[in-house]
Amino acid sequence: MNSSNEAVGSPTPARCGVYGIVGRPNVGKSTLLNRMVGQKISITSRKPQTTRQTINGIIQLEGVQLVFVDTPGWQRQPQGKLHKLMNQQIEQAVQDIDGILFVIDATQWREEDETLAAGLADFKGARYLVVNKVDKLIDKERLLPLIAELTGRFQFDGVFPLCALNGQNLQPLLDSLAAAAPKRDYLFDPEQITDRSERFVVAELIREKLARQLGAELPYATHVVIDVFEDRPEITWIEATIWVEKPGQKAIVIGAGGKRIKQLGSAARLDIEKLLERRVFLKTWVKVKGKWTEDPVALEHLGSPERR
Ligand SMILES: Nc1nc2c(ncn2[C@@H]2O[C@H](COP(=O)(O)OP(=O)(O)OP(=O)(O)O)[C@@H](O)[C@H]2O)c(=O)[nH]1
Ligand SMILES: [Mg+2]
Repeated sequence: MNSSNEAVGSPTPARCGVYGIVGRPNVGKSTLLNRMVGQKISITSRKPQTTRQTINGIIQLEGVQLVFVDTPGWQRQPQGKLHKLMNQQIEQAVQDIDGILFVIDATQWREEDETLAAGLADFKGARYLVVNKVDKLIDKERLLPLIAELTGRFQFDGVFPLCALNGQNLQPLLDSLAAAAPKRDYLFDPEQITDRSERFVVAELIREKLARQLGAELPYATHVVIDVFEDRPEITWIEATIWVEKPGQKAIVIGAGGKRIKQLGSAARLDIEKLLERRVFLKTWVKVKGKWTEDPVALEHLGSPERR
């Protein structure tokens, strides 16, 4: 008989840590999330302000669940309702979390980084500095002085130089977070990789192709709504509408002879097939809906079908 309080064979209590991924636009937050989860669930592009809404990525390790909240890039002077909403989402995301991954670009420290870093002083949880894009540093010797300077001026519980794009040096970050995760029941089913629905991620994957393939301003004027999402015996049947603000934008998205929309559609379909692990039929329409970025009702949906 075992007289101690710990029953033989009783499972070790679960641990679960929740971490917000925060930083200015374009530093690689979503790339980091995808790399950690091992699947593209959050869209990325070379253009700033790609992420519009928070999305959770979940990693299940032995006895530990790590939950990451990817957030839109923080903007110092948000212009317009959409961008204000994006900043608000960051504020919401950093409530009730155990730690913040403050992501910066190793090659560029900007004023927004400075303001964000100073703002972290008020945060009660752990603060981790992620120095991303170290592969882009031509002079690698600059890394140590940069870290020394930042850790001299701001307090961090850990500093992780890494490359989110190829996953180099990611393991030390994961190990530290797993070791620090508090005892708590899992928040998500261990099989789950995100809190968002398949419909949401599919709409985002289509929006990613718009962000990647269209000129500078246009992606900001588009949003995507999934109209039909049906699992049929051999195929998943998806119909989506790409909403734009002006007829001229519609013409650009469609392209001469429908060439661009065709390219966008087939690139999106390949990513969707990878996500769903099924064959996909994807049909897209392009429609004009005035200035939706200033319309509170449209913003509430933000192209996310589960909130319609
Ligand atoms: N060279 C290099 N590029 C990277 C790395 N991580 C991300 N990128 C690139 O940086 C760009 C921005 O990446 P995102 O992950 O979309 O950045 P983000 O911080 O989520 O951007 P927003 O959602 O707009 O705030 C993309 O072109 C990525 O491929 C990295 O480690 N090295
Ligand atoms: Mg992003």
